[in-house]
Amino acid sequence: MATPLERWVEEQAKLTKPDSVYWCDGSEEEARRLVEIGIKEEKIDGHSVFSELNQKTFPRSYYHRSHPTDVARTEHLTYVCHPNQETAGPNNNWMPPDEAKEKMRALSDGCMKGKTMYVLPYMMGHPDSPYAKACIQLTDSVYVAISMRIMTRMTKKVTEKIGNNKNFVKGLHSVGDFDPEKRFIMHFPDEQFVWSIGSGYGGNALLGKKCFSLRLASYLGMQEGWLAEHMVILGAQDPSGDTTYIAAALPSACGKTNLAMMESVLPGYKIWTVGDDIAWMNVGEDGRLWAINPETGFFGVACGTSKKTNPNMMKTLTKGTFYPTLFTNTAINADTNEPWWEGMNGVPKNIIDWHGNKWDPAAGEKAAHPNSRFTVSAYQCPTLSPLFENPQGVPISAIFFGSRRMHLNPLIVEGMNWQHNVFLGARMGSETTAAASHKEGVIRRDPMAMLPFCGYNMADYFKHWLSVEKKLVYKPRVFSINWFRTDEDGEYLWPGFGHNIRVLKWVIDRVHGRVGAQETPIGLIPKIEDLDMQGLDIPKDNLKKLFAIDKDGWLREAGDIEEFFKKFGSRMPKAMWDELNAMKRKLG
Ligand code: GTP
Ligand code: SPV
Ligand code: MN
Repeated sequence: MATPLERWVEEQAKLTKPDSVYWCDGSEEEARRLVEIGIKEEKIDGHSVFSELNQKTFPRSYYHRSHPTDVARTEHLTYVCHPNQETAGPNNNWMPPDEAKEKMRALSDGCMKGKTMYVLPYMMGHPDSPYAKACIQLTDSVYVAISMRIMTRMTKKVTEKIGNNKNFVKGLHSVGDFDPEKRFIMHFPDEQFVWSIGSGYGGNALLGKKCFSLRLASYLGMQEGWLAEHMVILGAQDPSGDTTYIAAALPSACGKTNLAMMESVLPGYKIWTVGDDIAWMNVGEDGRLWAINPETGFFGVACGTSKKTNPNMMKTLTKGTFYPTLFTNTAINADTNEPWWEGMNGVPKNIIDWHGNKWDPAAGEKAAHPNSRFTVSAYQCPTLSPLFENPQGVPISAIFFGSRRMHLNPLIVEGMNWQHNVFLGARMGSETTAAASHKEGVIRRDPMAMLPFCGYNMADYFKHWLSVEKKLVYKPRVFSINWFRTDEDGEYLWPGFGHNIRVLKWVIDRVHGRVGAQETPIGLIPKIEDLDMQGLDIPKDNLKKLFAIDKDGWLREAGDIEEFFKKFGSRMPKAMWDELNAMKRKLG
């Protein structure tokens, strides 16, 4: 008798009509074969899109060019289809589940004709973790199949694990004909099901990532009492040898990957990488907050990555092991056949841009797409935490909520109590980036960096965050951070990257009760003399500016936050209004 899984795959094949169905086993041999098929057969608009890069300097690396309209997440085409619109909330696009399915059925009918349907069995989380989830994704894109093998634990064993169970996480994905008019990413939380068509781009197509691990999982977490967050997880080892674990939420393209593998400029400090994008956090029996990274790879922003800014990522990208490494929509150095992007190193003479044309720097266009990315295995990361595979995860002592703000937000601010901590996340606003297809550099509210990823009503999400307090015996300290404040000339006031350890050092000292802080109307800030500035030569004035509190600016910000809160009507927890009003009062 067929298992529920086999029956489900068969049903989807009946609708999408592939020429063949192939069940992936996750072996190394299969990885090589998929890459070969990609190079030979994967075409977009009739053009080959996969090619081998310089295997000496970038071993096991391959280039991939996407459809030119398919370069970022498309938030306006992403829907969360709860039976009831209120459950989805004003933060999500919504459609009734039946209507959404009808629409998707029409678009998917025969969409895999002439192609192979790949069945991808994968785990989010270590198979021994009590928090791990068994998942299946179907896709007609070799690029997506290879990417999922890098980003998740893909093995045959997952099929056995699912066995006769019908409650596995389901994803149905087809690139369709890449038509942006026929592109949708639909979520059905009650069925643990994501249905995506028309895009091969990361967050739209690797359904274990944002779609499952954040949108569906955040809703599951609310029902089951845990948190699925858009957060880095890192261990910061100090000179005593102790490691303090930190989880940090920052919006897309605002510094998570760089923070997760930072190379400290302070002697005696070392960062251990647990995850760079997603954290699932549970309160353990010991009353501490434990975090796992459900992924096994990094889908990272290429532009700006260099030996100077992120040497550990450059080492990761050039390591070359069992797993292939993919570069998508970067440029290529035509003389060396190496990937290249703005901010990597000097500008080579002959560059092929992300469209595949010879690049003319004088034309004023970037050679690499600003959201060009690499997909690389975490197992190649030289700073991978020894606890990466720990089924229980790591115990979190501090949480960051970070924004990208040229003005207003200080380098670091600490929350005063749990309710204020939640407000620190809820009041977040950040400048938009190229990670999603919208205008860049516009400030929008982005609570906890979860606006595009919270799979249910955000008012309920705040309530959920508030409710976690009573389960915690050891509460993490919570901070808001901003590496991106600029001066009058638009220059960054803070050197960032490896220098961010100076801020982490203060955080570690706060966690261990070794240092004080001073109160302001928006929270606690360090006394300037407590920040370790050894070996850093920046104007003394910069530090003052980094912590300056512009009261009028914050009052305007309060107005913006109020507008946002109002959208949630009576569902918004009173505690958040109390905090907003208290902040306004303190600002005078
Ligand atoms: P997603 O993968 O979209 O979630 O992005 P992310 O949050 O992981 O951001 P990432 O670390 O890839 O950084 C995004 C951009 O910000 C890159 O161009 C980085 O070079 C830049 N960036 C990261 N950290 C810093 C920093 O401390 N200071 C400055 N000035 N720029 C930074
Ligand atoms: C982000 O946009 O936050 C990313 C890339 O990490 S994606 O996986 O496409 O969402
Ligand atoms: Mn991200």
